[in-house]
Amino acid sequence: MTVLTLGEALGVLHTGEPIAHASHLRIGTGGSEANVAIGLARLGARVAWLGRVGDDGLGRRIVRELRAEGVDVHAVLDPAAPTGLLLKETDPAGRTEVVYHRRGSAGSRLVPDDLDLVDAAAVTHLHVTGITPALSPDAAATVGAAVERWSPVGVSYDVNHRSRLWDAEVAATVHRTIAERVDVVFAGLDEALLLVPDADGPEDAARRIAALGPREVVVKLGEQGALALVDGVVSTVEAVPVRVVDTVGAGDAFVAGYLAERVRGLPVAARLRTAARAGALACTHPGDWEGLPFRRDLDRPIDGEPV
Ligand code: CKP
Ligand code: MG
Repeated sequence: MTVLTLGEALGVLHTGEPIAHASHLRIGTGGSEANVAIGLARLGARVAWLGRVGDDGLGRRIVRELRAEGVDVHAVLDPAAPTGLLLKETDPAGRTEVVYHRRGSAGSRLVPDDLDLVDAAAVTHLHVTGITPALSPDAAATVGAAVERWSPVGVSYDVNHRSRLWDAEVAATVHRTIAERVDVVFAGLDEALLLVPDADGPEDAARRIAALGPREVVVKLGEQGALALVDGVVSTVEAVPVRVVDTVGAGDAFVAGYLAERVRGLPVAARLRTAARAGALACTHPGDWEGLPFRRDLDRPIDGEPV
């Protein structure tokens, strides 16, 4: 019973100020699928992550941190390319800005043969994102091959559109093609509208995406909570208000919370509750995944909230 996720994990350097004037950087790690893997492990799921990192200090740090968090790691330490990097700075208005240094990185060199690192029969659910197909043709082919290999057991796809990595029109076609072949799609409203531009609001967007194929569509609405359409039935959850330190990683936390309850067979309301709490908690920490909750954290009041 293992959830498999694959993609690029990166080194993360962050400051609480504009990088042009910062004198110190804090070092961490990130990468959407790795964040989801840690979130799932913390919530008690058995989870594996597959990817390439450089044969360098950042790569070894990523592998060590994922293992320390209870994730089963299937990594290629690629001697031919470095681990990618993400710089997170805070602009003068307090907004987090992300800059990538990842072109040609080890993580982008994922190839379909890498999937053989995993015992295919042990996988009970595959989770992939729209970041990986943007990295290289080989990485895109790997996502396609993984979706094909594990569609009999179940696949989820977080659109996670990254406008810095590729053109929106090219991306929209790829996102739609993958969405047609999976069971669960996660998207923010803007991302949903990339797939179904004529949609009128979150529920209509979810219905139109479901018409492409997936039985389950979850639209993440940030401070407005989220909406899930499962077998034609709509459920919603409100966001949990928190003092936001950094929203990067909140979407992944939400996905981890939702999937953790889904693989346990819990109903939609429970999946959404855990998702919303995990998303909120992730916002309270400057790192991409460090704020992710353990199961015991889910029933504690967040920021003085009455529970
Ligand atoms: O959608 P989220 O803010 O939850 O995703 C954050 C991650 O993989 C972050 O860790 C970063 O490394 C990335 O998304 C990315 O490639 O942008
Ligand atoms: Mg996201």
